[in-house]
Amino acid sequence: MINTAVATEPWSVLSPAGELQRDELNARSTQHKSPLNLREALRNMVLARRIDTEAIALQRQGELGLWPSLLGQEGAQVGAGLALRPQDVVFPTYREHAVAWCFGVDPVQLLGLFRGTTMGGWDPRERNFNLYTLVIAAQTLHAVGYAMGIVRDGDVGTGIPERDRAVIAFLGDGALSQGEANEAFVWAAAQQLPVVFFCQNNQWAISTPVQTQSRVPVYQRAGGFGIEGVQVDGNDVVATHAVVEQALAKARAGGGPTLIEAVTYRRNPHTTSDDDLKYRDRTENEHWAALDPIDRLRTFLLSEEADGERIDDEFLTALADEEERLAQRLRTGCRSLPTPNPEDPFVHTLERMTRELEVQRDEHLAFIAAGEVDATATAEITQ
Ligand SMILES: Cc1ncc(C[n+]2csc(CCOP(=O)(O)OP(=O)(O)O)c2C)c(N)n1
Ligand SMILES: [Mg+2]
Repeated sequence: MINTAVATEPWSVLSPAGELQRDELNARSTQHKSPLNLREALRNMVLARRIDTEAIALQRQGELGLWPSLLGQEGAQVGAGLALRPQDVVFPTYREHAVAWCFGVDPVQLLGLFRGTTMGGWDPRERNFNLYTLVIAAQTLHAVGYAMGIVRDGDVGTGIPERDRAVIAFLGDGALSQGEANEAFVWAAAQQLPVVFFCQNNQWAISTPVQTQSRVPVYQRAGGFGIEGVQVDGNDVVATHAVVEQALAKARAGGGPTLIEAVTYRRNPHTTSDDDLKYRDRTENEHWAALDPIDRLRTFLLSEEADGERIDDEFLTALADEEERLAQRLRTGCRSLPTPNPEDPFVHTLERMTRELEVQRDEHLAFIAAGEVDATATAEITQ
């Protein structure tokens, strides 16, 4: 069988050299009304990358058990994150740090999950940003279930901008091989649910290349489910934003689901526990580094073509200062995260504790009291 998974050219408007094709963008974006603020997009990508860099450093210093890096995926995530409205609902995986950032989740709370000091990290109802899901593709079914609820609440297709809602489910290329993702596609298509499946095809699922997961380009799989499939350059924040905004607008209006394939690359190892050079070549990384989402937008915004949106040294200095302040806040915030009570996992498992769980809790507390284990040690997390 011929493998065509990498043969298509994803839709793009901002080239790696920093040239923006405004006509191409406008031709596609006629239906949506809120153009991307390019300075804000750059700022969010830069700050999200800094969160990532700091988190990796904190993991190396023993402050976090693990960190899944987003390096290289800032364009896809900020493009999607800035297309959402506050009433939309996000179902993330474990790598969506830039989306969390755009949606107002405190990054210190993200660190808590990977420090092992919390079982969740934040209140999903506060910002409609659900907890990270480490069980691959499980969140796609949660998203579909939530979208069914939105339909039953009558919050689709009313034409009232503050009322109509959509759900966005993030998933990786590897998640496409899970039964849950495929069930979610069937269900979303059958009921024409207001859900956008945003697949970041970062080329790898730990050590398995996307070509093994999908014999056709990811977005083409949508057709078989009766879902519209769109492929976009995930390293182009402008194109990604336009595509996601269109898909969300369609979903909110009652037009049904979309599967978006954002073509990008995971530049770091899968997590801080992984050694990617065991299964891939360094030159591949160099290829994608040249397609960097931040570099291309910065180049454009520094050029004359940026017109009113043009940035200068003053803008970049202010951004660098903001980065430093954020980094400082992450370092102190991480170290002062509250140490969890050893009872917590038992307390929060079921609404009412069973007798069996009570016995286990008492055994656990007695074990700690006997000095067998240091309850304050950072948990070892693996996935
Ligand atoms: C149900 C399930 N099976 C296996 C794993 C182990 N696992 C963790 S991440 C991962 C790869 C996921 O790859 P992808 O969906 O492409 O997301 P990415 O890590 O590239 O963002 C696997 C297999 C898991 N967490 N859950
Ligand atoms: Mg992947």
